[in-house]
Amino acid sequence: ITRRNMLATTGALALGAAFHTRAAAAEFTYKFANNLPPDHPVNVKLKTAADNILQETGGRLQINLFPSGQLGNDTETLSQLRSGATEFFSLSPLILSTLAPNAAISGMGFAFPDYDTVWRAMDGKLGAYTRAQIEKKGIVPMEKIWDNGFRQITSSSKTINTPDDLKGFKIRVPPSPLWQSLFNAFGAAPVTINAAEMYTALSTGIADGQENALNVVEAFKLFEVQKYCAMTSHMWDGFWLLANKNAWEALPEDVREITSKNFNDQVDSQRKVIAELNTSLRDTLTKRGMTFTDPDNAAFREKLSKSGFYGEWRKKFGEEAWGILEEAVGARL
Ligand code: X2X
Repeated sequence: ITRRNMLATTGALALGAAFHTRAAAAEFTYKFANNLPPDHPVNVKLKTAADNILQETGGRLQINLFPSGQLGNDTETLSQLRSGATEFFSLSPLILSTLAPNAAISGMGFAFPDYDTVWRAMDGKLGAYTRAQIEKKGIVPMEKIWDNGFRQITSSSKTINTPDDLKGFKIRVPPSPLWQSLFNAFGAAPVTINAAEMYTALSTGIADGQENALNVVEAFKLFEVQKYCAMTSHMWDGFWLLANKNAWEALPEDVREITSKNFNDQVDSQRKVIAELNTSLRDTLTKRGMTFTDPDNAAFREKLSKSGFYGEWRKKFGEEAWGILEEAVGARL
């Protein structure tokens, strides 16, 4: 063998060893599931966090994303999170309430007048209260909730200008008692459908409408099957980043610290990009053919009050939770 070949062979062996070391299986390989498309800002930011975590843990924790409900719908994936079949899951507090009932309190109708109030509450006492409710059910929430936004009502058949326009309206809602209750209070006909089946339900007429923040209307291409959007802002919603307790506690303490730090470090930019999208998308979706209206939100809120909706949920949540909510939003509901 000539000297040149020997050097080439040695170099290739060294490169191969380096590659193998770098690609060595991580000590922990965890799944992170959610119902959003891969290119949604939540998943873009989760990928950044996962890459940083792999690098900062020296390759010990590999987190693989499973977007678009690949592992199952929200209801199924919540069961997987509880069993440990899936280690991480980002989920609306209202769907989480099927396991931790009082986690839904941040989704109370018309509770938050603006984003400043949302973050003061969710990064303060109301967020701390909600995380404690989640932990009681053996699930570990990361400290900072990520944003979905203020939810608006879309329709394929008509504009929604007054609460009476919701009478008998077949509206898709995610799986949660609070969503059902809120639209029953309007006299609508809510139908529970997971995000993964939402587009099909709207295109086949199983539902005539749905309600979501504009970033979701865009991400799920609902502008293709929805003509009208009423800017009701009837509810604020977010995503808790959740971990299975055994999987979380199996991680070495330094890996846990690096992981929670990197998820929380993404929250400010995630909230910023979502808030910007929920504003800019009105123009974009108008150009895509949707018609937007700005109904009198006070009329919708008054309808909820008169229906006994707030009294019913005050009883369900209890005085402690309700007091924390009213203090957080600075108003009596
Ligand atoms: O299912 C929905 O409507 C969504 C995507 O907003 C939630 O995850 C609650």
